[in-house]
Amino acid sequence: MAVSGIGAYDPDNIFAKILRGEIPCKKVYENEWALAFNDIGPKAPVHVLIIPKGPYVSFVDFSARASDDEITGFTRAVGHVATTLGLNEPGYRLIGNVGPDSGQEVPHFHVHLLGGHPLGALVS
Ligand code: IU
Repeated sequence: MAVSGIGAYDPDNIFAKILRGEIPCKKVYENEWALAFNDIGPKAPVHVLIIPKGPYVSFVDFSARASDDEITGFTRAVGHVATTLGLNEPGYRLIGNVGPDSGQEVPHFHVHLLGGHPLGALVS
């Protein structure tokens, strides 16, 4: 059972459809456990979403239910994308929205990787 403040996993959410190939995406990277693609509404010169292939609503769900292999594979995918896009030296930001207070819109766990220019301080 999904662990989240935003309900059970919906297999018809947009990212599930992308994973099934029913909706196209601009793929940046893929491994056994994760898919990375360009955000449709970029908030920075680089704005990539990295999602696990398993059915997890949000980070809390993923961290509680995913296997060690999934967590490792997902984490490595995030690092690989940042490295291959050349972001390690200038730096980048990772964001994971969880639940209503964060404004999470898509109920499939994803990490936003933002970079390509100075991002400024986080604001509330
Ligand atoms: P959020 O953390 O759930 O708020 O982020 C969802 C992101 O998914 C947001 O930045 C959208 O621009 C992005 N997105 C997308 O890349 N492709 C889509 O078809 C849809 C949303 I719907």
